[in-house]
Amino acid sequence: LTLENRLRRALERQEFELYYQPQVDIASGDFIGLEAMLRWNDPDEGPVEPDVFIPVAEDSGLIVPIGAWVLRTACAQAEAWRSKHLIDVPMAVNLSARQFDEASLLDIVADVLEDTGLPADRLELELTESLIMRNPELTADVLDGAKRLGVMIGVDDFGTGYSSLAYLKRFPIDRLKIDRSFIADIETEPDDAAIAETIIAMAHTLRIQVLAEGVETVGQLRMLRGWACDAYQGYLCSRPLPADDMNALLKGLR
Ligand code: G
Ligand code: G
Ligand code: NA
Ligand code: MN
Repeated sequence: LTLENRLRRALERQEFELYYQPQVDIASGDFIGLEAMLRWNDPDEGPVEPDVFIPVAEDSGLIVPIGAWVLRTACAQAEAWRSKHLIDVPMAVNLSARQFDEASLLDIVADVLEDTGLPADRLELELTESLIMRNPELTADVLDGAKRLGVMIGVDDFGTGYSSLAYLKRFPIDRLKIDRSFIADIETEPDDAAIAETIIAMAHTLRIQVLAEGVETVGQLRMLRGWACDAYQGYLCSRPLPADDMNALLKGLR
C-alpha cells in the first residue's frame, strides 16, 4: 500500500490524533494559547512522523479533508476546555497552502465555529511566511475574509522566507512566530541573537506581537525577555501533549 493510500485509509479509520503545545506569556508565565499538532499512529506500522506524511497529504490533496478534521477537532477541544473553565485562550491550527487555495476554506471555518460553539477570536489560523508571500492578492482576500469572521491570524516559521516585515504589515496579521532555527543558537551566535532581537523590535514598531518558537533553555528565555518578546513555545515549558495529558496539566494549574 502506498503512503497516500494508507493516509486515505487513516482518515476513514480515524487514526489521526491531535497533540497540543502551550504558548506562554514571557512576562507573566501564563498560558496565552495552544497549538494543535497533527499526529498519526498507523496501527500496522506505528507512529509516522508529520514531516513524512504531511508532505504526502499535501501533494495528494488529502490535506484538505484531513485539515478540515484538524480544524473541527481542535475547535471542539478548545470549546470543551473553555466550558470546563480549564483554559480560555486561542487554539492555533496550522493551514497548508492546499487548504488556503480552496474556495470553501472560510465556509468550513465558519461552519466549524458555529457547530462547536467556539468564539471566533479563540481560533488562530497559522500560515507559514512562504504561503503568505506566494500569492499576495489571494492572501489579502482570504485574510480579510478571515478577519471579518473574527479569527486570529499568525505567521508561522517567520524568518525562513523572503518577506519584509513592512510588506507583511499590509496583511491583517495578529502575530509572528520566529522560526526555531533562529532561536536555537541565540546564546552562542551573536548573529542569530541580533536577528531575533531585530525581528522583535521591528514587529513591535508595527504593533505585531511576537512568539519565539523552540525555546528549550532558561538562558534563551532570559534573552528573549530582555528583548521584550511577548511569548514563547517550546520544550522548556512542554512538549506537544496528547489531549488527556494536556487536560491533566491544565487541571494541575487551576
Ligand atoms: O508537529 P511537529 O511536531 O513535528 O510538526 C511538523 C510539521 O508539521 C510542522 O511544520 C508543523 O507546522 C506541521 N503540522 C503539524 N500539524 C499540522 C496540521 O494540522 N496541518 C498542517 N498543515 N501542518 C501541520
Ligand atoms: O512548523 P511548526 O512551527 O508548526 O512546527 C513546530 C515543530 O517544532 C513541531 O514539530 C514541534 O513538535 C516542534 N517543537 C516544538 N517545540 C520545540 C522545541 O522546543 N524544540 C524543538 N527542537 N522542536 C520543537
Ligand atoms: Na505551526
Ligand atoms: Mn513554526
